[in-house]
Amino acid sequence: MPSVVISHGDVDGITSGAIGLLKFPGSSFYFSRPSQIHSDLNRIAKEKPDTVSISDIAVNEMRFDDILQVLDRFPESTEVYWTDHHPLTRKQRGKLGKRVNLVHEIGPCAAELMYRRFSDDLPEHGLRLALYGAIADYCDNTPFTNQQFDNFDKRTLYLEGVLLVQALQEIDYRRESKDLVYELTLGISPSAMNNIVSLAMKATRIETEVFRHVQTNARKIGRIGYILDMPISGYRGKSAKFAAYVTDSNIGISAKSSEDEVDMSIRRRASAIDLNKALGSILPGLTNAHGGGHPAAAGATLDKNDFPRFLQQLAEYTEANFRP
Ligand SMILES: [Mn+2]
Repeated sequence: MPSVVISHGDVDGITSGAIGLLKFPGSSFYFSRPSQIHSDLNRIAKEKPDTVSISDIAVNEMRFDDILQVLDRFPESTEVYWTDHHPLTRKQRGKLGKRVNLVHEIGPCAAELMYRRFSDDLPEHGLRLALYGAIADYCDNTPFTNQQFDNFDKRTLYLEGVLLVQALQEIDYRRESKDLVYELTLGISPSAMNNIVSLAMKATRIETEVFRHVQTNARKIGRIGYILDMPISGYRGKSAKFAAYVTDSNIGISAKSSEDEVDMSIRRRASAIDLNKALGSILPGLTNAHGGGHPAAAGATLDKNDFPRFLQQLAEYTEANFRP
């Protein structure tokens, strides 16, 4: 097996993954996520690839030792590149950095880090992919992005980047997103992809309905506004933001329950509270719970029965740690 590129399913994941494919042409591409990266790597290690590039995958505290173990299973000859912008403790950084070629920085998106890391070997459109990732992840105010926006008309870059953001709400992230990754490596602009443009418009119309739904159905506990089980799938980050706004709260949650689990996106509003830290302090106290992310945007999965308790604990944590 020549090489493997692994990335996350959101726009920063897709663009950083496409940059990975440009650097390592002919690689197999896989989507992964923090809760399953250890098992995906375990499967890939058996195929003894030459190189593995992992981007935009957060290191899940509860899976960290599993990840280290599985990295030790790769043959000496495999070069593993890990590029990420999610929080890592100093200790995690050290241990991970011993096993992989690590580029880790807080602030820029993963696509920017991938671009800067491999820019010597990338075609011109690699840069645009990096800027779409930055726009999508709200990481569009770094020294690098500011310098690059100044070289083009940044309004056009935003149109292209946001077409991807909107269309992705309506795309099945395993099937069609993979095609999108390959199309982006070819240098096709989002505006030139007919399906992407129409999906983006559809998603934008649906987003208006999502806002109305959240406006009538969101509930509030302490400083948290939340919406549970919206009648449509996707739009989780957006509806979490809306839930905070319409309830005049500092944290917004959009949660979806299945038979025995509840899975949620969490965003903050008018607050500097660190959501990743908040989850790090609450989730270890709940069985089967996992999650994390960035200070301003995070996600979690837990037992359905624990959801009320989780909301209560997060409300108390927010009250105790609130910073405007
Ligand atoms: Mn990202």
